[in-house]
Amino acid sequence: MNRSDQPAIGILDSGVGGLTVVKEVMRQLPAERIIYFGDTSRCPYGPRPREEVLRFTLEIVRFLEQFPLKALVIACNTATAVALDEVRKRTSIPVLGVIEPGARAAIRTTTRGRIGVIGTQGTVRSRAYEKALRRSSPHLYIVSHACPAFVPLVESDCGGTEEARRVVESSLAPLKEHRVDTLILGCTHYPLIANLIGEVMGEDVHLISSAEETARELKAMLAQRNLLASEEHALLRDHHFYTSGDPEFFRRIAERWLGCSLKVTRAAAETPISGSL
Ligand code: I24
Ligand code: DGL
Repeated sequence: MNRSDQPAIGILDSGVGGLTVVKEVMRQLPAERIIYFGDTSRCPYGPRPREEVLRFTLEIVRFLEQFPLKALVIACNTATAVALDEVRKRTSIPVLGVIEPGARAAIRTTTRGRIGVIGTQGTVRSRAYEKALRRSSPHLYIVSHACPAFVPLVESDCGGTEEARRVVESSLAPLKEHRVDTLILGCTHYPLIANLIGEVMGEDVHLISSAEETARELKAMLAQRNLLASEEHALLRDHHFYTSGDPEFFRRIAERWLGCSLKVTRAAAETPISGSL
């Protein structure tokens, strides 16, 4: 089997944030080949109407389906919240979102049944985390809170500053009153400021990274279906990153975050490339 025939894990996101999921997949599943699409030119999805997020997500799924895939991961919380069910209806490839794994981990972790969820406006408005949590645990106390300032904060690369602490403190102040024992980081970017969020919430609040839990569930799903790549593929595997924005900007961020050199190509989700497989 040559490099490009090996079925890959397709991962999609609104931009670069989904690289938090990529990093976890690389760590937990080092033999798997990844094909990523980041819709950087239309990022952010968080404030967009749900019809738009649904349309963009379906376009990207169609783009990724031109490659041989064994699984598809919607790494973006906003896209998962809006489009997961539709995507599952329209493809025969197994599809994972980031919300169910995060919700299941929170249920395992909570000590007093008081769970908080933070995310973009789109994710919070959809109530997708609440629905996933209530499906298996109807009696939880759940409070969801949008933190629209956090994505720009992470992307401005000033997570360590006093200004960042002020933004996080004021954004989380209303949530703190609810005395949650577990907090779901329901947005791709939040693991990058997890330390700050943890300090502001207090050390007795458990933080759940949906990215980490999604990679864990992906591994379990592939193992169960006997689809795990064999170790020998680790040397052959050949990741590929597509972005709808400037490939050099994307490369700079992705290489710094993942710590290795990457193949990055510009592509528009709405026009699948041809002849370059
Ligand atoms: N981090 C993120 N997004 C950016 C950024 C960043 N610029 C610097 N750093 N820009 O997300 C988003 C808009 N770009 C995207 C690419 O095309 C042009 C427009 C953080 C998620 C990373 C997984 C700071 C930075 C970095 C690398 C790692 C971490 C980090 F460059 F915070
Ligand atoms: N990827 C998005 C999410 O996880 C955050 C960035 C955006 O708003 O597009 O919800």
